[in-house]
Amino acid sequence: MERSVDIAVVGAGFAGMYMIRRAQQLGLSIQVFEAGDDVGGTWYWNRYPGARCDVESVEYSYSFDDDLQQEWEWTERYSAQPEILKYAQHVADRFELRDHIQFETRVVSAHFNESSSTWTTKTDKGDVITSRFVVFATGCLSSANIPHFPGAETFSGSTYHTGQWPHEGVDFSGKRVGLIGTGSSAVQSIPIIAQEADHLTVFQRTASYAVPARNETIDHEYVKWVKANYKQFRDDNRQQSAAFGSTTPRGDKSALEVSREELWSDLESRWQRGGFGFLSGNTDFLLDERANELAADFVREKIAQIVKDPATASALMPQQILGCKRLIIDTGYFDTFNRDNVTLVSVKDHPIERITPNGLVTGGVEYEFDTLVYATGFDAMTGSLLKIDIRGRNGVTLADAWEAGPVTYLGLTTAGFPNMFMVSGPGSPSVLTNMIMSIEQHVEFITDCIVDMDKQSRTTIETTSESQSQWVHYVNAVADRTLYPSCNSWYLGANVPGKPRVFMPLIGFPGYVEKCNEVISNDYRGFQFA
Ligand code: N01
Repeated sequence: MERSVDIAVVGAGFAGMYMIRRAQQLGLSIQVFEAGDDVGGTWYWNRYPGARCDVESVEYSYSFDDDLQQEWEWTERYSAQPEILKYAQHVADRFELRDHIQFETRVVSAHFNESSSTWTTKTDKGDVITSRFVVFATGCLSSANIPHFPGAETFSGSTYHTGQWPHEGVDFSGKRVGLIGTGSSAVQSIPIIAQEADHLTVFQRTASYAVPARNETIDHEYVKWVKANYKQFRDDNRQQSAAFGSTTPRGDKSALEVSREELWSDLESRWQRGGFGFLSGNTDFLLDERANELAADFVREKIAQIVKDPATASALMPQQILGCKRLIIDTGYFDTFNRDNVTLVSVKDHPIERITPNGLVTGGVEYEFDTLVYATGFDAMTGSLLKIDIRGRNGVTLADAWEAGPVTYLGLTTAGFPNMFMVSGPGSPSVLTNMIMSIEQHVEFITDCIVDMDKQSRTTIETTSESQSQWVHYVNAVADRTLYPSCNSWYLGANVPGKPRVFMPLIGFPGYVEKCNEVISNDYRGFQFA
């Protein structure tokens, strides 16, 4: 295909899909390329057993169309991957979004042409698209991280990564399974794989904090109330730091101000309620190490109560700051280690040495299995962008521009790359929020900006090095006021060897929106137009 459009978009997840809806409404021509054979992004790829959202269904959904949010019926408090994918497909059908998407097509390059102020985007299918704007809606967690273990290619059984799960599913019955990792994907999949497999060996480098989801059939009375108040409900959520959880009871005291008895009683009721509200009872769990240690102690006590074998319980007790890696919402995770067919192997002090035809070796011991699951996460926030040959002014590649780490203004743009936007790029609140709320805000910023430019006959928009340096400084200063940067998380890029360490997400959705609104009302302060 060779054609010219207003906007070329990479990715047909929730961000790419909303880009199309806005373009339709604003009369802008748009072409989206998507590597998968359908919409859904994260929820298209992450089909591993147990995959489920950790934000409640009535919140993790588009707010842009009231009829859509009134008509769609969720079945569970937290939706499982198949239902979210069905929702994405419903939205695509309802708004005829697929007309603008070319599936099974990977974008290989996007180059800015200075003479025409246009972008040329090329795909692995030979398409060449010229556009005024290019938008990367590539997702924050879409580039699988598979560590390079010596001998990996010699393994004789089947190998899977949770983020690239086969559509036909995997039958674990009668299999000995080895699973590497204990992050969110592992914590969700381990209980299900353990039920199916003959034996499951979990290789853990860092123990994780997990609190119960208490997932259940959706409460229809609650849904009725939400639907009757959806606008207010969304507005209230947008006032929350993470853009969700407005109905969660919140405390306004420091955890250090209340007695241990009072604190334990509140944490217990939050543990029973389930979900991220666990950390909402006190103001300083993510600000003060002493407060954090109290919540961490509570979780460790729970692990000791749940896991019967003391050595396994002790190995499962995390020691790092609670929440500096994303808190995990689980269903039966710790209890799974009481099963006779599950073994926990710590690879903390003895990193995995090599993969063999029959399993893997750590601490000089070979563990044998038939199937290997990598639950080893993602090259988050930058991985998918840097896989594409993106070139801005003077042919400078994005990889070169970001050699020392990603630099953006508002998490949406980067200097030297005119008319290029990222949806939920590094420096945006993205992964620390309800992603769909952030996506809607970003897409509206981008499309409103294009309309404003057209009204004023402006051809290009570009941020400056100064604006983006200030923004990166701001993002890091906000993070430094919290405990978030205190451990080796993927927020910092620390999970991928050699990746520059920069705290990537901005903490606080309302503050971010306020900054964006200020930028717009000051004629796009921090940007230059031509
Ligand atoms: O990935 P992770 P994930 N040797 O990076 C281990 C979102 N998500 O896919 O902690 C041994 O968290 C690694 O160990 P360590 C959510 O935002 C959401 O689970 O680096 N182990 C870790 O245990 C989440 O945060 C949901 O020491 C190695 C694991 O692999 C994000 O996606 C569900 C290793 C990777 O954990 C990523 O989660 C799922 C090595 N060489 C995901 N390399 C929801 O509920 C890595 N590991 C919505």
